[in-house]
Amino acid sequence: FEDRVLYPEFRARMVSADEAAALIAPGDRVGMSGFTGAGYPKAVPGALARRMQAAHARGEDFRIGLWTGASTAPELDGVLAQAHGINMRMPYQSDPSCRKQINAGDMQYMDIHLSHVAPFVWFGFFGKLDVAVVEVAGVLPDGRLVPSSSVGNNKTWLDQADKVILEVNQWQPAELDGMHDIYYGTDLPPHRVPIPLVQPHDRIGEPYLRVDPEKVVAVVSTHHPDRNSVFNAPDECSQRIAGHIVDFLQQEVALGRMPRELLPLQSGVGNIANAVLAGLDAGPFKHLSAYTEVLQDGMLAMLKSGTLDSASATALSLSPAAMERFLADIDFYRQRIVLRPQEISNHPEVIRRLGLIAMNAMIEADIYGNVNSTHLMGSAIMNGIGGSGDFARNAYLSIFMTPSLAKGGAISCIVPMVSHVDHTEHDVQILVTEQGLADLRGKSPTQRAELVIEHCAHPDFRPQLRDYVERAKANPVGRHTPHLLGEALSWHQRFVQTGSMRG
Ligand code: 0RQ
Repeated sequence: FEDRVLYPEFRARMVSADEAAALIAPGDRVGMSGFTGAGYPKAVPGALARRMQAAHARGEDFRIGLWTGASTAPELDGVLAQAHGINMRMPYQSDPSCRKQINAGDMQYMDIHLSHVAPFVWFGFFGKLDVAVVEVAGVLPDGRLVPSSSVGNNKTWLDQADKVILEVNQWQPAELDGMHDIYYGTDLPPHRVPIPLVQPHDRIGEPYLRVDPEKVVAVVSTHHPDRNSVFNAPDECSQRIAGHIVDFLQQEVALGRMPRELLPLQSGVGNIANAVLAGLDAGPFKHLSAYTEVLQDGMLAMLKSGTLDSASATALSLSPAAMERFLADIDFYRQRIVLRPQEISNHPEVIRRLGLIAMNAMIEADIYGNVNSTHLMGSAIMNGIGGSGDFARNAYLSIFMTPSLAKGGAISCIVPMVSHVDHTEHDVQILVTEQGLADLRGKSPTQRAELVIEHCAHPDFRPQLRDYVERAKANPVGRHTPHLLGEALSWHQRFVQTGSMRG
């Protein structure tokens, strides 16, 4: 602890997690660090959950508003949800207990674009932030903070909160020092200036987080690993999706629409996104770059193999095995990885300037190219929009992918109308399933429908989809985007009633 906290005044403020949690009051809005299972506080949330449970046992209400970077881990979202301690969650979650409570109507959830979070808090749209609980890897002699394995919204929480609780996690490698780039040049409209980032690996800020030492009310020492998900080995379906994307990108290079080194890659969360990275790594490409929000196992492998020269992200979302590889070779990786605040990793201005290839997974798409990334059967939240909208709307190429079937074939992921829309037809250029790839650029809605049905839908569902479009075209209401309104969501309704979309 002494090695990590070089600022004497903070050493004097070292307390237990229980003492720190006692500084959080019912009704507080609390900004915690954490982006995926990386860099979240490991001790204070558990201590807070115990206080909440004790209060509830006495018949008192004790819930907080919980703001983070993105999803976290069982030691944060899990324990606080199980203690029924969250009244408003924002901006992203993927925790089973949280999801259950949100879908039961017991927890409010604000699912917003990740690039919006920090600015909306600066604007005061969500009210005052009472407390920040932020994990760091160390404290410098002058009180500046060495960030942890994710940056997320930490700069904003430290800046905006009235009180700050720091968790100094000695499990985090000391060598993280120098990997981060914290940009302090953001201002409020009408005083904003361009963000001076023109290459994915540019450094435009400083390696450390600033905090007003007066606000630091407690410092807690921890020694706990991050907890990121383990990815499934790529299966045949995801390998076929990856194969279609690799072929398509090669074609784009051959057509002169992209350089041989492609354009910077953004890759979303989950098994399919990770498998696509493995496919790209096995493909013909070299000297690529990444400008993304989560650096997961696939990208680490690409850095090592030389497929990727550099990667910019806001979180190191590495499985335990990949984390070991990272630690064993940390000097190699720290020269190639930059971690930034999420308002910069996901900034629309920067994404548009760099011209990214955005690749995100989805729940379902409709025949016209609208995409649902978040809701099951229109009503139940899965995770959230995360950064997918930041990237999809502003990328050079916006690719969405999914297996053509879900739930053992009972569900078609290509439907007449999506049951919830996150990415409209205007933000989606390429749809991919294991069946094939539909390039929707330059196509009208009816042309898109044909491509999506013939290239992406599973053959079992193609006749049903063709029949829908043919009958909709005969509909006198309009032939631009033909729909039969009474039937458009009937596939979902059938699944809810019978357990299958099959007609
Ligand atoms: O559920 O495990 O209970 O069977 O959805 O599906 O196929 O394992 O896919 O892990 O890649 O996740 C969109 C959820 C895909 C994710 C989503 C069911 C399916 C399974 C997961 P089971 P898969 P993945 C930047 C990018 C939004 C955020 C984002 C996500 C489960 O990628 O949350 O893009 N994206 N961020 O059975 C009903 C369907 C279904 C379905 C799949 N049509 N109907 N259930 N499932 N399709 C990164 C960040 O923002 C941090």
